[in-house]
Amino acid sequence: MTYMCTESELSQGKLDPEKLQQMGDDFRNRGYAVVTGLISEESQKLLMDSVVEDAEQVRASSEMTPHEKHTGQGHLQLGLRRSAPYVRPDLLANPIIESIIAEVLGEGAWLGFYNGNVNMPGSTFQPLHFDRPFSWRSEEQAAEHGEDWPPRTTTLSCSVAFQDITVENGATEIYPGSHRETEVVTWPSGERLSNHPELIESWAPASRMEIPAGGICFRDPRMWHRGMPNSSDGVRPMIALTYHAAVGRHWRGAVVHDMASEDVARCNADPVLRLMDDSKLGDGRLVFEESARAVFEDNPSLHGISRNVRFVTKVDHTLDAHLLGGARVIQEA
Ligand SMILES: O=C(O)CCC(=O)C(=O)O
Repeated sequence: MTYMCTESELSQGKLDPEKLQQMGDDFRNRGYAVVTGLISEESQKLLMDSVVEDAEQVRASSEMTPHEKHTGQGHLQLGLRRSAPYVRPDLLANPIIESIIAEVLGEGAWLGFYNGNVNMPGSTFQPLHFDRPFSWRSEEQAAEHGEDWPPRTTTLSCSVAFQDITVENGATEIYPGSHRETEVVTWPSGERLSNHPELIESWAPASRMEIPAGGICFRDPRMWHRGMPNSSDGVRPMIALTYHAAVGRHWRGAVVHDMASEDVARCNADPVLRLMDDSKLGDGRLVFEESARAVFEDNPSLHGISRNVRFVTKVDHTLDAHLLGGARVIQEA
């Protein structure tokens, strides 16, 4: 089901409560819900042009990117520009987006990832996959923590369209409802869905994640999906903004079950701290340039969402898009 955000909801910074509830229920049942009318035409054009320019620069090299080698030719994970005017309030400080995040992930959710899924003309099929594991790995563990089974998601991805995303230009294939399939928790890490054709069949038919320009698909990253061939002659950007529930203590948003109680206390006292890959605590914020500061500070969150950002003098957004901070810091403040 597609929900429309009206002009009046946009100016008040909140959706009609009944619509928000319905949209949340739809998201929980089916694994996704599309909301239209969220991003201005000005932001759509500015970001569309910048992403196409950056993608063409990546393509100037004949080398496949690491993400392509891992997932499928023509599917880029592109770092996004982190300075004014490219950092847009209607994307990174949008009260409607944040009200939906608060509805699904609860108070204290935080932004953990800001990146671009770019599907190039002539791309191939990706293997069917899911982006996140379950945060509670068994019915017993979920019960111990007072969670239902199947458990709720602790991560939500916003897939943002700057032009109509259609079957022709490679709308993502999805298996609605598959985020509730608990058999995956019994699999060894890295196990491929393609080894389980009967299970896939049980969640068929697949659908396509078509998103009108200016709209966002709010997606449970556990839902099975894959990038599809882009048979148009244009680049298809789809921006990913990923938020995590407060319970996610790892800098990538994972729930850490065996965290030392003194580390939990330090995280509670200082919200920039997250667990790093080396199991120590560190600064887990995303980096942006000083020129983007006003976008965040002039638009404080109305819904208790942490933007989780820090500001530096210079970054290179084309490097380290998957690492801590989301871009390489060239010069600290
Ligand atoms: O760009 C898309 O349509 C999906 C991409 C995706 O799922 C991925 O790169 O992991």
